[in-house]
Amino acid sequence: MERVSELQIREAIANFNFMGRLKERRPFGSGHINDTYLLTFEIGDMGDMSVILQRMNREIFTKPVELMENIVGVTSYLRERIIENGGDPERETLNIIPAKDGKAYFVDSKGEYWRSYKFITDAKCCDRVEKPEDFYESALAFGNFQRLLADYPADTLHETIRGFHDTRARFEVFRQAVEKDVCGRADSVRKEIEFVLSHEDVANVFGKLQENGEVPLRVTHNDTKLNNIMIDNTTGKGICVIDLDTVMPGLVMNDFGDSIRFGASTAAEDEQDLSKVSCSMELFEIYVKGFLEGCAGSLTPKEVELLPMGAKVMTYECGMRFLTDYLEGDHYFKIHREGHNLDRARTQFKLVEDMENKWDTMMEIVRRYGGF
Ligand code: ADP
Ligand code: GN1
Ligand code: MG
Repeated sequence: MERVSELQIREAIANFNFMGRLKERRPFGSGHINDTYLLTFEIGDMGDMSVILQRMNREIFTKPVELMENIVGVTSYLRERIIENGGDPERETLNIIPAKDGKAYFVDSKGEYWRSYKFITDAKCCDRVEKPEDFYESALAFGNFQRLLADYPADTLHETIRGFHDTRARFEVFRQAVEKDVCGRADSVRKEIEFVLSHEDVANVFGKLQENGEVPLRVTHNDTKLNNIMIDNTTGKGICVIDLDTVMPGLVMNDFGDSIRFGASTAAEDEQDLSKVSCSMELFEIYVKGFLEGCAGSLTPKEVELLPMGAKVMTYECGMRFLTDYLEGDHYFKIHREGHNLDRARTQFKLVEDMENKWDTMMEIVRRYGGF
């Protein structure tokens, strides 16, 4: 994506219904996909108010109008459920600030799409687990999110990224990237390529189970990393699930697994010293406990049994996606240094290996909390 220009951001700001005088504007968060800004407005005697402004990545989200339809649908549904449960809909779900023409998005003169959300105050987003309790709270919140959306009319949801967690299809894309080798990088990463190829069976597990009708499609989040949840600064509770771009019908094991690959790792997703990277069984256990509590009995025994496999599949898939992007010239995930996507891919493969070594422990934990 081309960088956001000064003119472009000014145009976007001018076209939303913001109140007051713009006091501060800065890039915000550490997402890999959209361009996110925090804007702070001074509203006379009322003090300051902050909002999130995002340029949506149109190379990745090619149907932004449909995507925003999903988000409007899901957030208004969640709003009703939150009110029914006596919660605070201003903090427990995303709240869209409409553009001046009343739409949920604004299209700038370059044809790019922008949206704005109320900023969730007094809450934090973590890139690493600082306290195990935060990880537990995030598990509870993601499990709860999944349960709240259990009766959402799935057929009204657009598929915002086709085959998003179709690991088999991603394996094929990877193979093509190796074959084309457009950047001439394949020779320098033979070991990593070999890792992906030798684990092809991991790419096929869930596709087969789905074909055989052994696992149900549910409305899932599909991007459940720790920094896609807000944790309340005062209560320490996971209050709001954010980044709803990929809410689509999917597999619950993938929602579980994506949280594990990111949050249960003992190092950052882009750590270069692989000796620091492992999958913590303490954090894994905490997440299993919280997630199953949040799902509150809504999962089938088969789904529960497959949670460790979800962790392995999501970690393998994500590593393969990072490596594909490295081979293709880093056009998908934002990078902040040379070889960034390669570093990310390596941590994921290290985690997959570590999970394989700890497989029996992972299964034992899941069986214990799953009650069998
Ligand atoms: P990306 O798809 O690029 O990850 P996100 O929607 O996750 O974009 O937003 C990036 C970051 O911005 C989040 O990780 C979070 O820190 C912050 N953020 C997004 N929406 C809000 C919000 N409504 N309130 C507070 N922070 C937010
Ligand atoms: C992206 O948008 P963000 O940064 O929360 C990606 C996820 C990956 C993740 C890896 C739409 O998540 O699928 O797992 O990076 N989101 C999209 O960190 O591709
Ligand atoms: Mg995000």
